[in-house]
Amino acid sequence: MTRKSHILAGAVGITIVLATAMPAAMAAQTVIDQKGLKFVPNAVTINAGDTILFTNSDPFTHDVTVVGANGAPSDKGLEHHGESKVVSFPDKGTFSVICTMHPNMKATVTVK
Ligand SMILES: [Cu+2]
Repeated sequence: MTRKSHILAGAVGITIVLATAMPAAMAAQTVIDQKGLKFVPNAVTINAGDTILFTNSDPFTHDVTVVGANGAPSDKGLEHHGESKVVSFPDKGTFSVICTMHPNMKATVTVK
């Protein structure tokens, strides 16, 4: 191998590493807490592919259910005090997040 081909091989290797690392680096995570029988904050805007980390600071159990524009609920399960749950939002649209145990708890997630 000549010196020139060594340099070329190194450059190709770096390109591949960057290309595979980028999607994960670009996805962001937003935190929504469940506190005082409310989602805090109760409205967020994220990018498609981002995730939301739901936490529960209340001393009792909540639920995380995501309702899409078509009205179909997707129950992400119960969340006991101190637990957290990561929910990904791969599709664009406006989603409602509700707690089925406390009907007044509602948040809006706009995915652009
Ligand atoms: Cu609740």
